Amino acid sequence: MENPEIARMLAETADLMEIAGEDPFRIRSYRNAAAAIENHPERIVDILRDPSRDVTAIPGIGKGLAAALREIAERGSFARRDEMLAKYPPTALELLRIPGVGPKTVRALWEHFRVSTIEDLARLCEEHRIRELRGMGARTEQKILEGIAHYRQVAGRFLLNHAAAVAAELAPLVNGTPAGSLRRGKETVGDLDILSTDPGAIGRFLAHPSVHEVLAHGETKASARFGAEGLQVDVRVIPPESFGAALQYFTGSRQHNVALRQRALKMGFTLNEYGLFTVEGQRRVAGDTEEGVYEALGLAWIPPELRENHGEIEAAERRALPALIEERDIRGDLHMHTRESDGRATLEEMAEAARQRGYAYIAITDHSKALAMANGLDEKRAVAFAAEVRRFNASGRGIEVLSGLECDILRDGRLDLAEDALLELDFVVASVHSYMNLEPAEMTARLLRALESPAVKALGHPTGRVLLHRDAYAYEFETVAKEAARRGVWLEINASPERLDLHAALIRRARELGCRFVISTDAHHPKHLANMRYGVQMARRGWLTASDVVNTMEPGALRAALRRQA
Ligand code: DGT
Ligand code: CA
Ligand code: CA
Ligand code: ZN
Repeated sequence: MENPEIARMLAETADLMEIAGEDPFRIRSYRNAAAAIENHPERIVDILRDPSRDVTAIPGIGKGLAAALREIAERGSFARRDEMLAKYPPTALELLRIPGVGPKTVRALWEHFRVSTIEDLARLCEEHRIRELRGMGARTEQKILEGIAHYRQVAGRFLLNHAAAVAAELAPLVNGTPAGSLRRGKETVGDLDILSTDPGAIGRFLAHPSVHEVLAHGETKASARFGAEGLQVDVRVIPPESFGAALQYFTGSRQHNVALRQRALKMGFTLNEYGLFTVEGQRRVAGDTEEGVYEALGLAWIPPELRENHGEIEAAERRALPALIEERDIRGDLHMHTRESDGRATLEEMAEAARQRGYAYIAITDHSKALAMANGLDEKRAVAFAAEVRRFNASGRGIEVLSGLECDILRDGRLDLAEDALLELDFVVASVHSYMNLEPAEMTARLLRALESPAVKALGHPTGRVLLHRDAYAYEFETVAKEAARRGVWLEINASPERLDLHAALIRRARELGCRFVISTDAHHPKHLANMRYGVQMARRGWLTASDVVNTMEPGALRAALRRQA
């Protein structure tokens, strides 16, 4: 069993204990253990198997948890979990994922109505029966129905990095190429599509130990679920002469394919996943490569990230597609955290990891004091940290560190720290982390006010969305983007797979309004620096070139740009 699966078992048990109203201290100990195991670099089952090792050496794992872990390794569950699952149906966990439905509500629903499914819950809301419960009324029913609608929209979709990790495991095994929404870099993925010309692909796919629940199985296609999370994977075996046409077809998007097929018909061709054929005589014109298919249709090859039928076909016809930014254009990363606030590594560790990626510079941007639970910095600590950064740079470690801060934008648009302290730092990214439900006009005014400060160089995760979890906060994006462009404040493209904020349409609009962008990982751990690729993919989906993105600049040019901003 892999660590994420064990972590999930512990976290779910904690959720069930919370529904049961058990001791918060014990619940927290399961959650902490789940977090520790999820990120542990070594397989827990390997440690358990080795008599010379002790799992309690891992922070967050005590004696009781060690016993539970041994039980999980032996029989795939543990007593506490079995006990909780006997008390509540496993579907109760799904109810918890509905926004606005907490553990207390789930318990009341189960005790009074024996509600265990989302369908049952929706029906009770529609029949106005939730108001029979104490403290609940028409507004609760309305809120729950909205939450269910949101949940249904996101249910069964996965974050891009999860799909990419599964693809990285399976594609080499089947000699395959990922297609579908993953190849287009869409921020969430419904299912993973892998194409291969290797006749042995299906057999090897189905024999993988994490593949279960086979949904379809034929000579040339198989669908199954992968891992504890259950992402659906479709593997297709394609004859080599059709590979390009199949790759084109299964990369999509559907809208792009529809437009392309219409174009083919106008030119006297039919286009399908087997190739491009003449209508008369069914002669094959193209199909072994994707480039060949586009070329035969009079088009430049279109990068997958652009294939949404948002003008890319017209641009390809005019040979006017932008030269999209690539990951190797990136010279540094300007948003990351250390142990100084809620990060997990030191300044030295983050800088060394960035140097190994080949970066010329980074900015350390820990949180400001309004985020008390993240141990955010006040003026004194921020200025002291800047001095530490200067000492680090003087010691010559092969990478330049900018002293920075992710400064909270307070409810009224003021910044969390005094301006004179902020102006001592090299780079301040201003972000909203609180009061996200303001009226749109109030939120717009709040952001505009934050942009007024000469210390602010960038607006962090500008819409606040958390994928599959929380929508963007509402405000007039155009107004704010125009003002950011006028003041030379950069818009962040946050590369964290949970955020990917801004999204493609807003990036494109902001660029039209004159904005420039900074792609940042918001790393809280050295390994998160690798998330840069997802941010670059979002930028590509927004049609950006390297010159639209400031962290493609050489250090000297970046320094000069920061001085001009002030
Ligand atoms: P997903 O899986 O929901 O994240 O999104 P996709 O784009 O990966 O969609 P999926 O897996 O249903 O299909 C993969 C691609 O195959 C899709 O982008 C376009 C193509 N495709 C699938 N079904 C159709 C169809 O009925 N018509 C057309 N034109 N293309 C289709
Ligand atoms: Ca798909
Ligand atoms: Ca599919
Ligand atoms: Zn943030």
